[in-house]
Amino acid sequence: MIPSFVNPSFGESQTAVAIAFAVIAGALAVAFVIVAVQTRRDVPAERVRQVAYRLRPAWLGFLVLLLTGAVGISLFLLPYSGAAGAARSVEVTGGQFYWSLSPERVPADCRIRFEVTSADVNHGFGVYDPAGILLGSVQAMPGYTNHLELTLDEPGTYQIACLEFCGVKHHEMVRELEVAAGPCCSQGADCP
Ligand SMILES: [Cu+2]
Repeated sequence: MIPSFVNPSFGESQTAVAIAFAVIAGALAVAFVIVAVQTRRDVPAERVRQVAYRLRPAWLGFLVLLLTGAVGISLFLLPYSGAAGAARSVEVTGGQFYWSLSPERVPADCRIRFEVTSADVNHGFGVYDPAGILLGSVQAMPGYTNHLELTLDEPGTYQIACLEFCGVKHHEMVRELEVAAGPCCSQGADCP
């Protein structure tokens, strides 16, 4: 658990990144100061080469460890969407200049898998909560189905908007998505 003292609105991973950035920036500043101080001394090139060759394997080892660690940790943090987690799927088609949704209502607090495609050109499928905060987006592309998984926590009227300029009436590609209170259930007649 990392305290959010850097910025109260940061989550744990953002705080960790901020701390890592500060540490690296500080180390770089120290390195610059050391180099600036040492340039006043007259050191033969042969000596510089000897020291550099001695440091090189250790530097390589450090970079390999750093990158392996960073990639290893971040692999677990990536928001991969698991197909098994979604309870409901919504078929979304974007077109000039409309969104069609099936079904048009979904239950709140339920993992929703949006299957998004386009009937003509590229569009950007963006979902906003009732307070106008963007929850997620994915490209709507002709010939492909892209997936976006979201949990819409609160019941209410959510907004779908196009986030990619797609023609003269791009700004009209806004529509509502009703999120109903009720049990999270799979597709069926008794589902909201
Ligand atoms: Cu558009």
